[in-house]
Amino acid sequence: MNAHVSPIDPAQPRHDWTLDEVEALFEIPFTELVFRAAEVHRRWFDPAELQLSQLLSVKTGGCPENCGYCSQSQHFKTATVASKLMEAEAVIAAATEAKAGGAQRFCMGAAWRDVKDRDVPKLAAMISGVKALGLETCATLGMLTPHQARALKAAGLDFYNHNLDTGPDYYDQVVTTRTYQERLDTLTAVGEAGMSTCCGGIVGMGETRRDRAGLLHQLATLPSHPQSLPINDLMPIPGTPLGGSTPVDGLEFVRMIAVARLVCPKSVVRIAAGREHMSRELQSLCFLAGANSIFVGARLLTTNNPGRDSDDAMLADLKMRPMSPKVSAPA
Ligand code: SAM
Ligand code: DTB
Ligand code: SF4
Repeated sequence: MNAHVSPIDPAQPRHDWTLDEVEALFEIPFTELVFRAAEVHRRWFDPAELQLSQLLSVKTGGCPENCGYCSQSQHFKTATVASKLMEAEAVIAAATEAKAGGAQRFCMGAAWRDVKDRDVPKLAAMISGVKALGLETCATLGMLTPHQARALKAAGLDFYNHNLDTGPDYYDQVVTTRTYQERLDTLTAVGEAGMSTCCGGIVGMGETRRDRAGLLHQLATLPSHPQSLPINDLMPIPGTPLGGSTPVDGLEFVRMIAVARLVCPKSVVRIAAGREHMSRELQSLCFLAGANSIFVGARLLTTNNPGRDSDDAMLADLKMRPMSPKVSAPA
């Protein structure tokens, strides 16, 4: 080989993907796509390791946003019952249980459009209490200002989850009360405060494959790829505009995981919502295609997740184990 020509290494992170290139990855024959993603996965991770996060809804329902998939929006009549922000002690007690159940990261979710400064001291108490248990901390509280991001980081917040949800061309069909740019601004505030980013989206909302590629294209062309990249399979909520959506085919979900692994090779890619409806075999294909994180515990925020016993059995049968802790720099 000519020593002056370096071949393109498909496992090195790139930030210059075009939308057409990302869409073309979805067109690769299935087994070839999964094989390529598995190869890239092995370059950066031990494929037998899984990162385990657990969610708690610390403030449920009554949200002023109109995200068309969500049980917690006050725009739609759903079965979700609204409640106030939990006390820090109760959150820390739930995190203690999550840790005993094997969770590595504890993610606190609030049904807010944005954080109010008056709530920051209580949030800081929760975060520092959870961190003191030896858990990684994550929160998803809506939009954050740079000042709030710095305050939460100072309290011990390791990750902030803020999803782009879908591609920019389909976004307006899903939510109109918050712009795509506002989401990107929050991601910037999170990164500038020195927190790790958890950012992904949802499939199964009636979007096209190009929209799915559009979401991954946005993530892959961010200045830093998200450290955690959750792919949610829509949990259809009766009463919401998207409650009757046609589910995405399982093979297409695996393709989404594989393309995420290829375009963000160093991100921890999570099968987020939707495992409740997935067979062990489908989840195993996702792990082969580069997924290396799941939510554990019987509840997500307002919907169900496979319980600890069935996940423990699945991981034992697959001979997979919790990911060893490591500090990951943004790619
Ligand atoms: N309220 C905050 C916000 O939206 O910024 C944080 C919590 S919100 C529930 C976090 C994310 O969960 C959403 O952005 C969406 O991607 C995901 N999500 C919410 N409801 C879902 C559903 N029914 N199915 C799949 N994912 C869902
Ligand atoms: C993410 O991407 N998925 C999680 C977490 N980040 C906050 C939320 C899933 C919610 C599923 C629907 C529910 O339980 O209400
Ligand atoms: Fe509110 Fe978040 Fe649900 Fe949107 S996804 S309605 S912002 S809780």
